[in-house]
This record gives sequence, C-alpha cells and structure tokens, in this order.
Amino acid sequence: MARTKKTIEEKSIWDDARQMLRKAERDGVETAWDRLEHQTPHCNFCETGLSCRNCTMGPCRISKKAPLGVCGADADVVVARNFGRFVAGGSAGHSDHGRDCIEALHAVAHGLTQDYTIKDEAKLIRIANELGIATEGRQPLDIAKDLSAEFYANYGSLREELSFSCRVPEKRKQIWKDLGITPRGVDREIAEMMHRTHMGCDNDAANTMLHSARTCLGDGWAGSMIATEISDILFGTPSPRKSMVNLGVIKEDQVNILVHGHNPIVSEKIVEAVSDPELVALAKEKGATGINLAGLCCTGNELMMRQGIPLAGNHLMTELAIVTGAVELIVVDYQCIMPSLVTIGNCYHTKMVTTADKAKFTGAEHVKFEVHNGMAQAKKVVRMAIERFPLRNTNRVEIPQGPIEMITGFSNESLLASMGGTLTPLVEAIKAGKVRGAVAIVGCNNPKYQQDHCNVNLTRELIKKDILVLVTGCVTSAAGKAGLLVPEAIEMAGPGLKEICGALGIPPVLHMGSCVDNARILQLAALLANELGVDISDLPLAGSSPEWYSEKAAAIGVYCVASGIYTHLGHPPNITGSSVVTNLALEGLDSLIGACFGIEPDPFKAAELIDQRIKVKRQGLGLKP
Ligand code: XCC
Ligand code: SF4
Repeated sequence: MARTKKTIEEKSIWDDARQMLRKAERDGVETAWDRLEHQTPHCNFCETGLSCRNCTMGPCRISKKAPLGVCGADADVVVARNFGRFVAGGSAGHSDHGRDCIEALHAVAHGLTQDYTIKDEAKLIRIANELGIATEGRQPLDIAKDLSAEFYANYGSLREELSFSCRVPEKRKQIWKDLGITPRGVDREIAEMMHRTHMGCDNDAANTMLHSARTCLGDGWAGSMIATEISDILFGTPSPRKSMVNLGVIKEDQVNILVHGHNPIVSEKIVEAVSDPELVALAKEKGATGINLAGLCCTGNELMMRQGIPLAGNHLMTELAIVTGAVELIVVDYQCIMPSLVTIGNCYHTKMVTTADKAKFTGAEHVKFEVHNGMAQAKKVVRMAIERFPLRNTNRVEIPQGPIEMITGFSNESLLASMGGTLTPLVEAIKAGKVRGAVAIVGCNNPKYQQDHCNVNLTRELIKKDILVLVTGCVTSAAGKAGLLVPEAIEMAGPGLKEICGALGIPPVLHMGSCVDNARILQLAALLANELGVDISDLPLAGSSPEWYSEKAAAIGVYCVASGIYTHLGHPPNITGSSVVTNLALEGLDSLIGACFGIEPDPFKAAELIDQRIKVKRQGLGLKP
C-alpha cells in the first residue's frame, strides 16, 4: 500500500498548529504525524483485534485460513479478550489517578502533610452526608478521615457495590443487577478482567463484553468520580471564570512552564510556586519579566477549571508547544504524555521533568512528588525552569499570536447555581424543546484524523440543533479555539438554545473539566433522571468521542453506554474482526442496556445520527421531537 503524505493543512484545522508544523519541518523536528506515516499501513490483524499474544503457544493471528488460535480461541473470543484488556487499562488509569487523590485526602486528614489542605469544606460535608458518614458536630479533618477510608474501600473486594451507587437511578441499578454487572470494587473488576482473559478462562465473547461494562462502570462511578470529588474538596469546586486558549498563551518575555498530565496534586503546587516572590525575583534577575504557566491536556483542564490558568493546547499540540522554542520546562505526572517530548525538548532548551515513580521517561529529570513534599518539589521545579531561561536561543523562538478567550468552570454545583439552585429551568427548557437534549463531547486527538475537524464541527452542528454541548478533556481546547466557549457563541446556536443560554448568561457549550470529570456528567445525567423519575437511558442525551485514541477514552465510552447513554465514536476500537462483538456494541447492547455505540467519522453525519437518537428519546418521554 502506498504511503500518502498529508499536507500540513490536512494535519490540523488550526493556524497555530500549522505554523508550528512548518517550523518543525524547518527545525528538523519529527512529530506524531511523521511517525504515523512511518507506521502506516498498520497491521490488519491488530487493527481488527484478531491478533492474540496472551500466551506463548502463540502469538496467533486469526484469519479465514487459520480461524482458530493454537488453543482453539476463535475470532470472537480473541477480539473480546483484547477489548477487555484494552478498557481494563483505561479504567486502571483513571482509577489509579483517583487512588492518588485518596492518598492525598488521607494524608491531609491524618496530619501527614502541611502542603495540602481542605479548600472546600462545604463539599466535604455534602459528600460525607451523601455517603452516610456522620458530620454533625465533627471537625472537618475527622470527617475527611472517614471519607478517605470509605473511598479506599471502593477499590477492594469487601463491597457488594460502590459508594456512589447511591447516585444511580433505581431502574439503572436493576438493569446492572439483572445482567450481573453491578461494579463491586474498582481493582477487583480490573483484576478479574486480567484473569478472565488469561488462556482458558472466559471463552464466551458476550460474557467477556459484559465484564468490560462492569469494569468500566467501576471507573466511571468510582475511580473517576472519586478523583473529581476529592480534587474539588482539596483544590476548590470550579466556578465560571475567564481564561485563554491556544499556543499564544506562551509568553516571549517570560519563563514559560507547561504542566502536562492529569492529576492536580502536582499541577496545583506548581501554580502556587510560580507566584512565590523569591522565584519571581529570581526570574527577573535572569532577564525575564515573570513566570508564565500554561496547561496541556487534562491537567491543563484541571488548572483551568479551578484557577483559570490558560490552556496551551490539547493532545496533538503538546509536541508543537515545545517547537515554539520558548518553553523552558515541561513538568508532567502521567497519562497521554508522548515520550517524544524528551527528544523534542532536546532540540531546543526545554527540560522535561517527571514527578511520578510510575511514569518515568528516559532522558527526563525525575523530581519525585509526594503528598508531604509537594510544595518544596514544586519550587525546585520552578527554579529549574528559571535557570533554563538564559539558555533559550531567541533566534529560534516563534510563538503563534492571539490566544482565544473562553469561559471555564462549569461544575455541576456552579451549573445548578446559575439556575437558581435547581434543575427546574433545565427540565422546563427540555420539556419545551428549547434545549432538545445534551451531548457530552469528550476525549482526544488522533493523528489519523485532521486535528479537531470532527471535534469542532460536531459541536457546531449540535448547538445549531438546539442541543446543549458539554465538553471535557482535549475537546475543550478545540471548542475554545473555535470560539464556542464564550456567551457570544449563542449566535451560532439554534433559537431555543440561544434563548435559554442567553437568559442564563452561559455559553451554548460548557466546559466541565478533564476526562475524569466526565463523572460530573454522569452525576448530572443521574440527577436529571431522578428528577424526572426515569432511567438515564430515557433521557435525550448522548456522548461522543470523535477523535479518541486512548484506552481511557474507550473505558469512558463503555461506562457511558453501560450507564444508558448512547455514545458516538469517530472510529471503531479494534473490534471489527468479530461480528459478535461488533454487533453487540452497535446494536445488541441497546436491548440489553438501553444504549449502544454509533460509529461515524463524518461530523455532519454524526450530528444527524445523534439528533435522531435524541428525537427518539424525546418522543419516548412524550415530548415533541
Ligand atoms: Fe489524553 Fe486526558 Fe484523550 Fe486528552 S482527552 S488525549 S485521554 S489528555 Ni482525556
Ligand atoms: Fe494463541 Fe490462544 Fe495463546 Fe492467544 S491464548 S496466543 S489465541 S494459543
């Protein structure tokens, strides 16, 4: 097969990306798009999920000529096992991030750190009450002790169900129970998936797929939800504020530090350190006018939601940010961090610093962050960045101009507050057909597809149809750069959505956080369902991940569907080698669980697909489509 070389315009829809892709070419820097070219064409067995490496009687490749692996596994079994392990990886990622949050809360509660505190006491008490932990007359730290213990228990094997199952509508819980997929413990379901997919265990594709759902539900309703709720307790529950997005947030005359990864435990301390007067003075001594901090990917979303820190870009912008030549240091924790960043940093003067023992990068400097030393380590990292500033080669600096304004900070709490503390205005707007439904557009970039083309166009099409859009993760940067995250964007919305958002003073597309914050959307969906006395699957809702790439994104898709939310993907996971698994995902799940996946690469057709679904759900509720 001939390799097709994409033009720069075909790689991304953005000017800032294109400008940096041109500079990368001039500077001899290789990016994900170049490496994709070297990897193309991809192995067809792997792409369709038909290769198995689960034992050394293999590896096996399932084909017409050889339809069974050495052990006798057929296409359906191999595909289901591969998919099961794929989403177990994603669930592990979100959930282990959640575990790190519990450790921080536990350390705060037990006085093991001075570096973190409880910022939102009201939320601590609210969540404790919700989970049946006594709060009356107790000190916040005492409550936090019990809450961290309660959360830890969600990871083990002693529970029949998760703490936040109290949020799940009864009808949904019954469906889970009937199918035997009520998630019991986060780690338990992940470990069981590894067990089931060992040679000679679960050799029934549908059964393995059901356990995929159970595993991912553990992610959505525990791992991710716990990460979000604790992050709010420790760092504050987000409220609407202005911020900026695109590579233009990098400042020519300042020391530039980028934070990349996922967990606010590291990045929140960096935020504090950059305003340390001593360090600011040091930066000035070195010839900079100050220290500038910007975020990438999900940790960027976290900082933006709570602190309004600007966002330099999403997944495919991470390499290009370094190509500006103006980044002194990039500090990372874990997930979605391309190992190529070290190499690209070396082409300039950019230092890469890792902070988590579970995510070291050869060639990067490791500054281990622990709950008890976060502040000291953050200052150390900022100092390292300042020391790099004189090494910057000003002849090689080129920063795209003109960052775009956006509004961030729509937690469920702030959303409810904007509606006067109740869901009634939203429910009324839905009933009246002014807001016909809501769609969460989430996830990533993938160099196989023109960057953000689908993310942006799907968002635009949906708001035209009076569908409220909620964005998280790497779609945030896409929607922000397209000017969709400001109140003025109601001009691009349909008349009903324009009226409602205009009256509330909110954009037609709401930034709800990072990818673990999709748990906020689950909670909101459950609140809506409970308010109407129906199941989540009865609501005019959908999810979409148009340009997804990661195991985590697949896990999100599965927990969305298993929670009753129809989910669109721009391209299928590696399952198309099995008709059983593919049919289950695209249809079968609908009758079992009340939702399924839809695959459509074209954003305009995808909008129609989602719109159809919303019509059906509206009619089901007795509303005009
Ligand atoms: Fe990663 Fe979370 Fe995807 Fe972005 S959206 S590329 S998973 S950073 Ni979560
Ligand atoms: Fe082959 Fe079966 Fe071993 Fe997989 S588990 S590598 S299909 S023999």
